[in-house]
This record gives sequence, C-alpha cells and structure tokens, in this order.
Amino acid sequence: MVVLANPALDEIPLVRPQKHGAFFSAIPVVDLSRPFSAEALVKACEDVGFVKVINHNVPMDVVQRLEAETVKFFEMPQVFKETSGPADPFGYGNKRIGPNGDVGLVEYLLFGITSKPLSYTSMSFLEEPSACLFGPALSEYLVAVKKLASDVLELIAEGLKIEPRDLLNGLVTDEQSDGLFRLNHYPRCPLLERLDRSWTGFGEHTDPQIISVLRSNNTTGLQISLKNGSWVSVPPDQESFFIVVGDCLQVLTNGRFKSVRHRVLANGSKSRVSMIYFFGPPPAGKIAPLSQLMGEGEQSKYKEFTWADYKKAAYKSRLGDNRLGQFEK
Ligand code: GA4
Repeated sequence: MVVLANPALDEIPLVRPQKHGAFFSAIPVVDLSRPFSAEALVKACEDVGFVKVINHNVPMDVVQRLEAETVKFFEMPQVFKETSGPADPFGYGNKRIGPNGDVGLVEYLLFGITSKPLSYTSMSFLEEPSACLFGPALSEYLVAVKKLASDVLELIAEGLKIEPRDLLNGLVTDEQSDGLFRLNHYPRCPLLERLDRSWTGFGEHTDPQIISVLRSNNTTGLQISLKNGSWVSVPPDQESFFIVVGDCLQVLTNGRFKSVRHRVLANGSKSRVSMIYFFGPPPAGKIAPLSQLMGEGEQSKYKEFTWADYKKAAYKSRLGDNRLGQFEK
C-alpha cells in the first residue's frame, strides 16, 4: 500500500508534542504566524490551559534589555531594593507572597498598570516608584506584550466563533482594564544545590485574571498541573512566551477552558528570572459565561460577579486555594 503525504496536514499540526531531551513535553506550542492558530490556541486552552507561543512579534532586543535591567535591579544591595517595598500590593517583596502568610524562595517587584494607554515615552502608567530605575525597555516590553495578549485573545475569540471578535481582547485593552506586572527572581542557593533538594519558589496556584503572559530566562523550575493531576516541568525557552489561562477566562467559557495550576520549584543551582504580565478586566467588568458559548439548555456553572468582587475575594485567600469555589453554583 502506498501512503501519500498530505500537504494540507503540514498546515494543521500547530499543537504538537515537542521533543525535549528524552521525553515528549506535554506543553502545546502554537505558531502564531501559521494558519489555524486560532483553532490550535482553543484546543491548547481546553486541553491544558497553558500554551507556548512562537512567532509572537515581541522584539527580542526589548526582552533582552529588560532582562538585563531586571538582573541589575535584583543585584542591588538589599537596603536599596527595600526602598521600593514592602509589596502591599505593589513594590519590592522578598519571600512573602500576598497578604496571607504564603512564602517562597523568591524576591520580586510588582507593578500595577493603570488605565492610561501605554506609550513608549511615559512611565506614568506604572503605579510603582521603582519603575524609574528601569529604562525605556520596561514600557516597550509592556506595550509589545499587551499587543501579544490582545492578538491571542482575538484569535481565541475567532477559534470559539465569538462575535464581535474583539469581545475578549476588549476586556484587556479597555482604558479601565486592570493589569499587573511581576518581575520574579529565584536566586541561586548553594545550600539547596549541595543538599540536592528543591524548595518552593512560588507555591501552586491559578492566576485570577483572564490570561497571563509569562517569559523566563533559560532556567527550569516552572511546572504545570495537567488535567489528570500530574505535574510536568515546562522546558524553559527564553525566546518564547507562555500563555496561562486565568480563572476569569475559565468562567467566561463556562469551564470549557480550565485555569491551569502552576508553581515554581527552586533547586538552587541557577538563578531564574521571570516576567509575567497579568491581564485583568476593568474592575466593574461583569464576569459570567458568554451566552454565545452556552449550548442549548446549558446552565451557568458560576454565580455572576465583577472583577472587583473577585479580586477582593482573591486577596483574602491563600495562594493555593480554589478561589473559584465560592463562586460556583
Ligand atoms: C497569583 C497571581 C499573581 O502573581 C498575583 C498574585 C497575588 C500577589 O502576589 O499579591 C496573590 C495571588 C496572585 C492570588 C491570591 C492572593 C493574591 C497572592 C495571594 C495570596 C499578583 C495575583 O494577581 O494573584
């Protein structure tokens, strides 16, 4: 029997297992420059709630400049870093994550992104004084990654056949949308390395927002939980971005997409730097399953709430809590 190659198939396998070392990674990869990326993104969000995107159009020189400045920031003496803290919620934080007793082997800077439109020239949208320690790469990065988030959400809307097409990305590009930016540093730890132990860098949790866009240096540590409950390591890729489905997108899709539990394990051998832009809707934005995604007779799985309600509840919770639980019907 002769099996003919089907050239059309070359266009489709945008979600494909990636060979990494001796194993096939469970992390879907979507090439945003290829046809069918909308369908591939939807499939990845349904299956895993996490997807690596390539050909994302974020200039690598901007990413590298911001990474270099981030490394420099975290290399500053502790007393200097602490002038931009403690994070409550914005500013410099060390070991303590959130207000309810969570800790990890991590130091970080958290920025609130205000409603003003992002521009290359103005830093005023960053509600954090330490923003002035960074050069233009910070705002250039935020502009480019916001565009990426918007493109991804528009593709997801296309894949889900949501009308109007800008319904989802409109939630994060709205003047009132509530963004957060986090720079994390998981330092080298010779003791852990010596003991060959790993430690919690950032405990397991889901992100409360719509989506988060994560990028890290070439250090391992990030893990995601698959639907069957097993944890898998995400091979680092400093040239790509990872899209994380958040709780709000789970609700908007009535549970068709699942917000992915993820965590960072620190093994101390190499420092890890990550940058995550969290895209939340406007505070008054109503979060409820989109009627056009509901099948005939399908009931909403969630009580209706606003992003402000959800955020308030989130800040009362512990990192690993199931925050959506109290909003389920
Ligand atoms: C998890 C996702 C983001 O990092 C974050 C975190 C926030 C914080 O660090 O202040 C929270 C956590 C996150 C959810 C529950 C609360 C709030 C810590 C915490 C225990 C910035 C966010 O938006 O929610």
